[in-house]
Amino acid sequence: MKVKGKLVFLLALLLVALVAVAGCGGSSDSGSSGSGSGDAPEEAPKTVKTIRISNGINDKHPAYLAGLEFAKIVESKTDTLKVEVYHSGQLGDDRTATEALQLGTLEAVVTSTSPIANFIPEYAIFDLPFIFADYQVADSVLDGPFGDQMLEMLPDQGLIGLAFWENGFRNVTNSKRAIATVADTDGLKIRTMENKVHLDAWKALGANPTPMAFTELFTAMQQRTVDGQENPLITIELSKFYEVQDHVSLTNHVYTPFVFLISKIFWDGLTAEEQQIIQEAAYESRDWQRAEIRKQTEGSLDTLKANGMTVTELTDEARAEFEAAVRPVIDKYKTEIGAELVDFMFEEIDKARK
Ligand code: KDG
Repeated sequence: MKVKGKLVFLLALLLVALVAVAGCGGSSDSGSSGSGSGDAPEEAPKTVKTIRISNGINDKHPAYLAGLEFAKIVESKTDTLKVEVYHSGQLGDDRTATEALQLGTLEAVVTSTSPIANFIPEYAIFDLPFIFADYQVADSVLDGPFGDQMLEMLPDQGLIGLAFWENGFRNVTNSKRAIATVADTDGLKIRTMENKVHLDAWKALGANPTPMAFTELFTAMQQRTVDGQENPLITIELSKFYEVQDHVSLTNHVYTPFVFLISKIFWDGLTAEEQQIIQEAAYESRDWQRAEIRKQTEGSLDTLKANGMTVTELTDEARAEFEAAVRPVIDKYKTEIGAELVDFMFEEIDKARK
């Protein structure tokens, strides 16, 4: 019996010891903190902010592809920002999307500068015909002090301009006839962007211009509501305008920048680190976009020819005639935009051409 009693006592002792050890293991989790909570404090979940970027052209265009590059760069640098890229006006045309940024109901848009002139009259400066001679001049002026001054006008309109990307040099197409001289534009119903300078320039050339959002343009040409339009070759190619247009003339009459805009309401809600990541990514994807659009544009003319479009080069004499016809438009808008700003731009252009 004694032996049995001892055995029971030893077993009881062992049980108590086991319980004591198990209890210490739990407390080690609460460990040195002494919090006694038993679990390490949960890290507060991070708030992820989503940037939706709108653009009006389709998902083959370098503006959309550069948006994807921008997304990759931003998301590789932080887990607090997510980027979604939209094309073909899925979130609205340029003007609608820009208004949504001002309201804070959309975060970003890559838009032509032309519709911005409806918010900031000085932005019509980019629509003055025949001002940028080539890509190098355009890059130098847009990325220099003049471009910075233009971007600084945006915050008062609830917009932050991150960088200028490239839409490109614009060429006119139509379904009626080849345009080799100013006289050939006579009476043509030409769609323009919603911008007074474009409207006045095509009136000065004898056409019958009508403003229209890009998202409505293909249907308007298909239904012959308009005879023609004007856009960079890459846009004409990738939007398949050759399906509804027969003639393209290499006027290169305006260089349109894209401007990458962010809603100021959204921007002001970001940390300084997030703002820096976005700004640097906008510059990096700008350089990618310009290289990509220029590379792709090299093949556009052959594609347009292969799809049945006639291509007309302007003679020097015809180009001089186009430039003379729109000169009064430049003079008119130099006054409206402000002579000092226009002169500053031309000074920067002259510097870039040296
Ligand atoms: O978002 C870009 C397009 O919507 C548009 O700006 C392209 O140049 C263009 C046009 O003719 O409207």
